Amino acid sequence: MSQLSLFEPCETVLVNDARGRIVYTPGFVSEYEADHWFRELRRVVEWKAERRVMYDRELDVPRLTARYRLDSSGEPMPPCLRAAAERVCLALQVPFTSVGLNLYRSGKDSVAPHNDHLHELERGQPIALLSLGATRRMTIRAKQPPRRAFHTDLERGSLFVMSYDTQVHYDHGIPKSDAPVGERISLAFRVRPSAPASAVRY
Ligand SMILES: O=C(O)CCC(=O)C(=O)O
Repeated sequence: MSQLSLFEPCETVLVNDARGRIVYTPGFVSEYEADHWFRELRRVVEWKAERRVMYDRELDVPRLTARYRLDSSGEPMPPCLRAAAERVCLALQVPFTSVGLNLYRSGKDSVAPHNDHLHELERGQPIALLSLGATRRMTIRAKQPPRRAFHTDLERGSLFVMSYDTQVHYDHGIPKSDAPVGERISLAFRVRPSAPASAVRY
C-alpha cells in the first residue's frame, strides 16, 4: 500500500441499492481548511433569517441561510467558497451549479426531515453536503418499508453525498440537539435544471 493511500479519506456507504446511494466521507478536507473556511464564511457571508410557510403557518426558518450560483461568473463569491466548490466538483466529477449555505447557531437550529424537490434538481445528479464547524447528527429515514433509518454524525471537513434517487425514497434532516453544541455551517451543492430557470430557486 502506498503511503498516500494511508491518508486517503475512508468512506462509509450507507445505502447502495435500487433506492439510491448515500456515502459519508469523513476528512474530505483537512481540519485546517475546514476551520479556516468556517471562520471566513461565518464572517463574510450575508446570512439571512428567512420565514417560510410550513404546516399552513408562516414560521421562522430555524437556521440562517445564503445561496450562490456557481455557474455565473459575474456573481461575487468568497474565495474559499469557490475553492470548496472546485474541490467537490472535481472529486465527484459533477458540475454543481448552486450552493446553499446553512448556519446552525446552536442546538436549537435544525432542518426538518425533508427531501429535495425533484423539479429543482437536474435529473440523475447527486446532492453533496460539506460540513464545517461543530458536528451535528444527520437523520435519514426511508419513506416506505423496509423502514430503515440512519443517524450519522457529520464531522467538520466531511462530505455527505446522496444520489438523486434517494430524494424519492428517503427524508433527511438535522434534528435539534439538547446537548450544548457549537456553530455549524453546511454547504449544500446541487445541479439545478437548466430550464426553466425562473422556476428554480438557486
Ligand atoms: O445541513 C445539512 O447538512 C443539511 C442541509 C439540508 O438538508 C438542505 O440544505 O436541504
